[in-house]
Amino acid sequence: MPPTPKTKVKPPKAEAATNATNATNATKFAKAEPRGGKGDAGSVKEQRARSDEPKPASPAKAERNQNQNASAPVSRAGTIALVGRPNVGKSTLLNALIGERIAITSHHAQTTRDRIAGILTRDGTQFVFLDTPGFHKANHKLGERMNEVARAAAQGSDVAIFMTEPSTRQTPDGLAVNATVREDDRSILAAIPSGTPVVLVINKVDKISPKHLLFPFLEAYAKERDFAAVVPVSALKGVGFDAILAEVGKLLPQGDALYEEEELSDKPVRFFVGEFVREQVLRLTRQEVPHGVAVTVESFDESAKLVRIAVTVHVAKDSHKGIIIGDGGKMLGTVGRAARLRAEELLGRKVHLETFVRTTPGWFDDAARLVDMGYANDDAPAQRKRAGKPRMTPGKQGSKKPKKGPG
Ligand SMILES: Nc1nc2c(ncn2[C@@H]2O[C@H](COP(=O)(O)OP(=O)(O)OP(=O)(O)O)[C@@H](O)[C@H]2O)c(=O)[nH]1
Ligand SMILES: [Mg+2]
Repeated sequence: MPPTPKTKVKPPKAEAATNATNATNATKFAKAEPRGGKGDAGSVKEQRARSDEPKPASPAKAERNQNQNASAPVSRAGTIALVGRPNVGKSTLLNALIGERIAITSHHAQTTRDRIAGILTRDGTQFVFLDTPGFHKANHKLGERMNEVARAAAQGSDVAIFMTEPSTRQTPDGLAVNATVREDDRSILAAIPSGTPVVLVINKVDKISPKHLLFPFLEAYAKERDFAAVVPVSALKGVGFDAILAEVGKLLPQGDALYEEEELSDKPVRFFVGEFVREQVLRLTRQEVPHGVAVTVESFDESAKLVRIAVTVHVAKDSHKGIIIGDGGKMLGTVGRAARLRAEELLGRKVHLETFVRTTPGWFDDAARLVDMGYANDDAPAQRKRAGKPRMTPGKQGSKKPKKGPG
């Protein structure tokens, strides 16, 4: 065992300065290592198990643990793809259902770029929710790959949650809800195989008042397919979760757990750290800057008590580099601090996060660079069949094998 260094996490000011220096030297930086390429950061569960620091006691976590303690032996388990347009709230719902903020969210469309499993085991049922990128009209290779990832999840899951939100307009008489089905929603629904049970989830109902305004909208959508259930929810306000779990639980196949009961995701921790940095960029920058950003994790060293992580923020244009770094490194400092706090929350350990910025023109339309950055389309083969039903196994990036499954 290496000795535990006494290094403290840098105070915010020092961290900002470090980031700024690194950013300035960023062009000298060697070729970026693919996400998940070197080292093995392990799955979220592994990371948490190794941690000897107390875990943050958020209410969501307390509830999650309580549910797990109360859970009976697993007799039903399966995958549930969360599919829908960008920005309807798929990732917000995934986080809320599993009680941990693992999937990044933002008000920008096309926030999610990968398929991310969120695992919830309770009352004898294991739900493996698969967050997916929003289906959209792709303008570049990254967009095409995102759509492929979403399509593969929709086609390979035991159950699909098709998520949409009411589109509204203001009239002289107040708020009105459009009672027509959007064409893009229609084509997303068509991507779900006819044999897959689908639960229609209408999100963001907190925005609709009075509630009866929803009925014509619900009616119009309910006619589109023979849905197993229709559930209005508010992922943000915590409305409708029990109904989703009850309806989806009934549809999952009988069988053993696919993952250890306390497992949280199939993605390794380093994946989430990169995502947390990207999330802050999405939240703190505007216009085309956030869409041109990718984050790669260069190193992840957890051998000491303080976990040392270095990431590169790739931007599409030199002018964006200045925006991300900000005056005197202020923006990068803010991004790094917030991402570090999120990483510490997930790991339950102190983290030192170094952030570099690098211009990589056109990365999002370059197949080879996409693979380098970890955007290989490795999710489709990760679906497999058990007893004739499609099943999911974890992705490549240092993830654990599922507990049970076909050979
Ligand atoms: N008012 C309201 N806003 C919500 C609700 N759920 C999500 N949002 C907001 O909607 C925006 C998009 O949420 P995400 O969860 O990132 O949406 P997404 O479907 O995962 O989007 P993509 O990853 O781009 O496909 C965020 O600003 C959320 O805070 C809800 O129930 N009510
Ligand atoms: Mg999302």
